[in-house]
Amino acid sequence: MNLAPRKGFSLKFQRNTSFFRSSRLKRIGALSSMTAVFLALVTPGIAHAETLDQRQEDSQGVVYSITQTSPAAQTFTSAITGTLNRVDLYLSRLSSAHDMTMEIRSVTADGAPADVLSTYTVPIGSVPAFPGGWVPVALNQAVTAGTQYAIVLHGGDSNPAQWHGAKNNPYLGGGSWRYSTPPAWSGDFAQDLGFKTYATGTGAQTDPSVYFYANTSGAVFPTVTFTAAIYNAGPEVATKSVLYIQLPDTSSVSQVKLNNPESCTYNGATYILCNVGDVAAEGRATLSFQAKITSPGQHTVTAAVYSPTLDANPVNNRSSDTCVADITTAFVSC
Ligand SMILES: [Ca+2]
Ligand SMILES: [Ca+2]
Repeated sequence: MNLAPRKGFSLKFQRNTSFFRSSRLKRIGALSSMTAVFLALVTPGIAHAETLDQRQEDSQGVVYSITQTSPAAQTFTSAITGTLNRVDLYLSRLSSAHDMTMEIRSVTADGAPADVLSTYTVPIGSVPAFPGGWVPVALNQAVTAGTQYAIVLHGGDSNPAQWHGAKNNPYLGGGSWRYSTPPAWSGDFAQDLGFKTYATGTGAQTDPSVYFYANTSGAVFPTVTFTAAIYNAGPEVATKSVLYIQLPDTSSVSQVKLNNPESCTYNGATYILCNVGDVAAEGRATLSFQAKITSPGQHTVTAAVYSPTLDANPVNNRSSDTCVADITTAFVSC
């Protein structure tokens, strides 16, 4: 699924940024450069060089093999309008002996890698042997907050290097892509490769979080109501927020009924994805669904919230609850 912003959001953000830049330039013109630098450092909304922006740090679930003819990509949504200075990728080297190439690309309406915006060399000597590690790549690419980009990695020869990542959609601002024969990109929104982006510029400061809990109704074979309570501690609006709910599987949790069908989509199997939209500073949003527990044992459901803004605390963006069913599934406690 493409999480690129609606045009309205993008235009609004650029307008605000231009206004800010214009008023700042007028002030700087009347001040000494030292004073101007000081003001720039203390003005809210300014992010300094190498601010950690987007991240997906789990490298334990999937491995994509990369050669000269089979590149891979991870898309991300920038929270900063300014310059992308550095990208870290979680890589390992097998028998590959030639330097790799990394590109930053725009994406299509479907979120697939599109036009090349800039190209960088990744020295093969900087890629650790298996099990691998973080490889920093310095770069210089203009980015716009709320816009999705692709990090595309090509191998240097026919021997593979590997890009490590994780399942269960740990990053909600993009997904992974593979280039295969016949030449075409195929994406997997629910698998994300290991990456971190660092940028300089302006970006909204937020702290969206979610608390997820389950309640049962009925004494026997109860219906379970799962509720996600989202809160943005601010200080700015968490724009274009999305909620992702990971279900165990259809044999454990079934008969899903959405209470917010205008915002949420159930894929019929393992997840529910909701467009929450803008959550104001100190604002709340609540989304819920009902389901039956249809196999015995423990079943954990996890909710995650994401906004393409500078989130002060990503740790509180995920919350789980567990239901336990007896051997007949007649008695369920959550
Ligand atoms: Ca993803
Ligand atoms: Ca947060």
